[in-house]
Amino acid sequence: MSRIIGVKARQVLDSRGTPTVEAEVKTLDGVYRAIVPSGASTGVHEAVELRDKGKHYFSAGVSKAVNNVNSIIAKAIKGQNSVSQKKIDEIMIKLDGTPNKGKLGANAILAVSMAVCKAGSASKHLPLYDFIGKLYGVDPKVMPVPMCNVINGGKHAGQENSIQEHMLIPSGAKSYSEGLMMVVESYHQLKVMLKKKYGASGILLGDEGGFAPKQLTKMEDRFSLMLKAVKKAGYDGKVDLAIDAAASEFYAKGKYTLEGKKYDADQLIRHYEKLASKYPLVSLEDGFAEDDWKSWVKLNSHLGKEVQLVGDDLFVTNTLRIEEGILKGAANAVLIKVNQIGTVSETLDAMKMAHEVGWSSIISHRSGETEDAFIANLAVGTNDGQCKFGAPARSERVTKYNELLYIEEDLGEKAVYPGKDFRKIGL
Ligand code: 2PG
Ligand code: MG
Repeated sequence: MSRIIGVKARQVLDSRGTPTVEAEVKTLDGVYRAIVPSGASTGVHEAVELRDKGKHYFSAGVSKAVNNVNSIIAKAIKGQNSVSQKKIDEIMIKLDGTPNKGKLGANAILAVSMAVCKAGSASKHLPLYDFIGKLYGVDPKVMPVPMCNVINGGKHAGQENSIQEHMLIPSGAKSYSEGLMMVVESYHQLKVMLKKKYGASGILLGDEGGFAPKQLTKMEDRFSLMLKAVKKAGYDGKVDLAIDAAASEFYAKGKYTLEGKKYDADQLIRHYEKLASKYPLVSLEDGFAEDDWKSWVKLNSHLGKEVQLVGDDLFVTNTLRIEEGILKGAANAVLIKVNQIGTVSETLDAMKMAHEVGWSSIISHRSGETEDAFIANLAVGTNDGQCKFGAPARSERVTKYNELLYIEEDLGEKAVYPGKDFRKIGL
């Protein structure tokens, strides 16, 4: 029943209306589909997304990646057992043969890898999160604490030299569903405040569903308003703050230009320190640029005890870079994005490497998302404890939050919500 009898792909659209790959894996149990997301503030070390560069879709079509699935990949994995995730991923990695999946495309390979995972879970008659638990070697029970992006900046909001994501973490909640309620109510309070302050243009949305008021340019003003919204919603002291600075986007020639001001590494560290002492800022992602290792190490020695320092563009979910980061002491957490590396197995390897040295990790969406809720299952299946899925609005974000509601219900009494302990892996 679990043998793969068919594999095919098609071009569909992501949340920005940009083409992406959907793969379909068929077994005697049924047909299983997965769709690949896509970033905007991508790291230079990420696996390669194959794009057509043709005349249609502004050169962003994915027909070459689709053809690679339909011809090369399909032939190689038909007849394989869908529960053998690692073996199938290895076949595809070998077939590609490049270090960055540049030949077949990480978008082609990942779509199949995720669809195989769904087929495997069905063959085993397990919910997807439970099947991923088997692959990862844990008994899934930890619901992730959500990092909810309520104000979008930077590349996701057509702004330059600004922080990309301003997030709420409901660490004072008792359960995932209560935490979600807290951030949703705060998000709506924020909307009322922004509308009152800036009129209709104050509540326009960025790529990840957070508000993108162009009048509100300073991070400190954004933080103050977010905390006011939390208070108005009745959750004062129960919600912490996080940012993704996405600093590679405002870095050039050794300097960081943020909100119109130039910083060198030491000045930027002082700036982050000040923010962390003034606000309940508990997590800072990509505080420095993707190859500025020296500054990362310095930041970690200054702030690493109190604040979660997350490498996204720095590590690109790649064990080679994570290992380098561990050896250098460059961070204490890693952002996990399936399409940065291109297979489910390598994603799990990256997480394992981080978890083994006591680093935390955060399962993350991309700014270009889809209706696929695979990553919600990945978050619970690895007992990861944290997820970053954007605002609690727009279907491509909400589908993940909603999937977690279903999983929480499915786990019942067994479900654990880490709250303030969100950095403790596996709890
Ligand atoms: C990030 C992501 C997701 P993008 O930088 O963390 O929030 O953005 O997908 O554009 O890289
Ligand atoms: Mg990031």
